[in-house]
Amino acid sequence: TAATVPPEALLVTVAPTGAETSKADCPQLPTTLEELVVTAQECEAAGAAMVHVHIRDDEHRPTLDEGRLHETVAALRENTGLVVQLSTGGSVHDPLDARLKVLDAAPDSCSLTMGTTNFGDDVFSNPWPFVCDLYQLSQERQVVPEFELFDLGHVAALERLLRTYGLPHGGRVHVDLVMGVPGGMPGTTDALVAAVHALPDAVTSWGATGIGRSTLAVGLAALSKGGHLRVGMEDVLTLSRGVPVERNSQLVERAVAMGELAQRRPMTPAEARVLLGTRP
Ligand code: KMH
Ligand code: ZN
Repeated sequence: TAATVPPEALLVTVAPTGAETSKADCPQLPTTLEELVVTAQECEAAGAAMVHVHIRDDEHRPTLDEGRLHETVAALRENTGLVVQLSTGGSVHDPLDARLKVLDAAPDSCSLTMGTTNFGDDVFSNPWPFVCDLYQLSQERQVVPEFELFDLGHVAALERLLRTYGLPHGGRVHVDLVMGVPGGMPGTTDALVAAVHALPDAVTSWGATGIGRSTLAVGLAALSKGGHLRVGMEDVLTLSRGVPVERNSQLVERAVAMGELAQRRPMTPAEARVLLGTRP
């Protein structure tokens, strides 16, 4: 029988950088490889088991540069035990072919967004044929996707994808509900419950992240419904009104403390590999 992870184990994923915030606006955002590695180590010590990675160039701008992605995966593997998840979402300006090439860097996991969504004033483009190409490539390369659902319609798209192409590499299906993006589903308990109830039967685990102010509502709702958590400066830049996040590990510590109240303890990276079905 397949190994399982006990229900009290909480997967905390940290998304430390993202593609939306500029270094000029937020100097504490980890944008260099050195900063990313130190951040990842601090977050692992605080209880994170996976890191969701966006990288930047020498001018701190989002990039999908192949060489840098390779170097980043290697550095995170060398200096942390975290499950390494590369973003295939990139920034709203990245072309689809560059987003497919992210898998060349052979991460443990990759994000895979289940449909196009308005994203503030921009459009985060995920046409169906692209979703199918990226999914099939992830199966071929044995990279475990984390399905990012920004909207209820993305739940139906996931069901269609799994029905058409079968299960991911590793046989697990892990979903992250990304809530509170202007253009996506709202970051509310009601929306979370609706999305969780609609998930296809094939889903084996799910987590949620609330953007901006919705971070606490979504985190608490996810815990009370037995889900996992993603936190980090990609998603929220303040601890409370007017109090900036100084280090990503503060958000991980808060997620772990919230989990402890719900009698959940942070999952180890080894457990996360079992949960997600990534390569050992
Ligand atoms: N930066 C957003 C446009 C992902 O990482 O896959 C997309 C995003 C999702 O952050
Ligand atoms: Zn991302």
